[in-house]
Amino acid sequence: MQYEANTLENHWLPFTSNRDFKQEPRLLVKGEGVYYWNHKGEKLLDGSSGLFCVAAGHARKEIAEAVGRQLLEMDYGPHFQVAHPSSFELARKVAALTPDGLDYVFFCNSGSESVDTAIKIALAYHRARNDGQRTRFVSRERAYHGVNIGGVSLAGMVRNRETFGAVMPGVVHMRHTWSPEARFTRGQPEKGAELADDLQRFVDLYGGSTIAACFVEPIAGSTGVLVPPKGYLDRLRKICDMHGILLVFDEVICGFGRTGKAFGAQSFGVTPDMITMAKALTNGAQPMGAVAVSDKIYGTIVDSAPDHAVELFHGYTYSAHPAACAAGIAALNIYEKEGLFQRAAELSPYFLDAVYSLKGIPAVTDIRGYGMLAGIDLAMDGKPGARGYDATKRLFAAGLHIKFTGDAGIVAPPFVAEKSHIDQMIDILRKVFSQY
Ligand code: PXG
Repeated sequence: MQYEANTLENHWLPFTSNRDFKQEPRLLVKGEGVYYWNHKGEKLLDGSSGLFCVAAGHARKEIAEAVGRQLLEMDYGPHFQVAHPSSFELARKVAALTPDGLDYVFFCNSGSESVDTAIKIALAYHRARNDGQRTRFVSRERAYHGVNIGGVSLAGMVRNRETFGAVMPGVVHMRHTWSPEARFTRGQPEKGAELADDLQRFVDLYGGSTIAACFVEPIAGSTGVLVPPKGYLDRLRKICDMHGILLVFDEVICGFGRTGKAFGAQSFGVTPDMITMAKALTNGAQPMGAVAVSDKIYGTIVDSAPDHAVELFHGYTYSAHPAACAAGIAALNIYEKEGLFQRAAELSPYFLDAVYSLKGIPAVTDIRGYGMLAGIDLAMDGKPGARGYDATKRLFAAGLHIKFTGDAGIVAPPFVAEKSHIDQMIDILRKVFSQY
């Protein structure tokens, strides 16, 4: 199939160098298992599960059929004061996977919406407790929390912020947890738990009673996979508890088995007050996000409203869309039936061995990894991101899709990958990275 530059003109692609792309398009036209096919008919390995969504592999029939059936039976119904049964079933299934005590699920349509929803739930919770002066939020350098105004305010990645001015006020950032001494650490770095004391410093500066919530990704994904130092998340939990601050884990990437358990919260043994999720919730087959909240948060907000009153003035036209719920239920059924979280845990040592075998290539300056998620830093070439972009194109041409952010490649294969697929991915990475 030929695509001319002018036929591609009207779609303004997100997070893309549009002019460059339209001269030399990289179109994905088919997906199956761990493979994509491009418009030239060439087969590519999917080394990043699309964008960390497709845990069970592409084109799962069970999901496609469930969505098709649902659309023919009832395509759309609102969820304001009426509802569709599938959302309750999906909420129950999600609540069964989250840590004990996080049993209530609010649905939205993306990770970005889940983050902005969690910000609003935090504010509503404190207000319902007559503690409404808590309006500040603490986030972290190098964080990615989506692209809506709340998430951009929490963001710690400069290019995602600098165009958009001051955005939401009252957000402060802890230091990130990357350190040069920890280069090539596999799993959790030994040192760095004390970086959590940055939260205590904000308490000392602003007063703990002004802080609504602290948001962190258990593993900071998009910035290049920063695995939390041992004890770091526990320490954040402790400081939050001391000062009545809610702890929110953004598990849009970590959730649904990527860390070897259902959520990073379980892998790292720390229970937050809220978990944001999206991506693999539907195996990527339908847009959907969700926030799981503690029984205490749900109970406080709902019980504080007068009889017959709407308790939370928030929601989306497409909250809990029936087709997305059908996809979510089918995806979670696959994860359960095929034991895919367990498979991720079992495949992880092989995967990490393979990724860490790239150490020693001159252009590879750091590797970090945990579960089925790894970040590989390439030495900068002139300006930040130039080499990462060049590597994306070279890898694509060599038959491998890998998502780069700046000069960090993020490797996150579907959990259905065989060891031979991992070997092929690493061979391509080695070949391309050795060209630098
Ligand atoms: N939180 C986290 C932790 C994410 O990783 C979002 C929120 C936003 O999700 P939506 O569905 O609104 O995109 C994400 C999304 C990358 C990349 O380059 C990562 C994401 C999205 C796009 C690119 O690593 N993660």
